[in-house]
Amino acid sequence: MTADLFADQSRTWREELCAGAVVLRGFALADEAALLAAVQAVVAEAPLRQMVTPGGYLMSVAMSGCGDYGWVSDSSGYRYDPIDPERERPWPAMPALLRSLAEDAAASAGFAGFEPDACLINRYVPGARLSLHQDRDERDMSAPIVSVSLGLPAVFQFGGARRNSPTRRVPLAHGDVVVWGGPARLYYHGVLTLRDGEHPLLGAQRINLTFRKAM
Ligand code: MD6
Ligand code: FE
Repeated sequence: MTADLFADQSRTWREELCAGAVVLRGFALADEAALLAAVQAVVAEAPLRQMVTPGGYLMSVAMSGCGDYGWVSDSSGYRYDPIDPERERPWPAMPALLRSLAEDAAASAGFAGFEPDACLINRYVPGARLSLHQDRDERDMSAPIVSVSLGLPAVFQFGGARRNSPTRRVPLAHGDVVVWGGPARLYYHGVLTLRDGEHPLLGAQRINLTFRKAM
């Protein structure tokens, strides 16, 4: 892991996880109030809900989304859907501030020209976790994923190309952004069980935004 000692702002620095994956520490802090307001507006319109896996389990993470497509899980499988099945309406538009944050983070990580069409919103309360998985429902694997962490800290589990590849633990704090693509695009990853806590702005929860090019 290499920290950039010459980052332009003292609150932001970069940590390389492997070729294609980098953590931009504090990257989302600059406009955090407006960012949180934008996320709150989206979930006011399309409420967070716990989805069911194709195997019939209720996910501990609650999800919503915005943009042209939302990620949906139900008994028939996983998919990107232009319609929110809960509301039977399109997902809310992606707020310009969210889009520009994702584009700037991608460019800063070497993925200039990223054009996200989906932003998945995940909410973790203490006890929630996301088991090891690949993000492979997107059509274009040349586009990276940009992942923004807000609220309570979490431990990101970061593996490799195979489910049984060795994993490491990466702590993620409020304002950290992970950009993930290229040779790491299909690496297995997950989030360990969220621990109890109280975040000054978000209370007892962690919100994660993942921006993708779904189609
Ligand atoms: C999360 N993130 O951090 C879940 N996927 O809550 C992901 O599953 C993820 O952070 C692909 C790339 C980056 C991620
Ligand atoms: Fe993922």
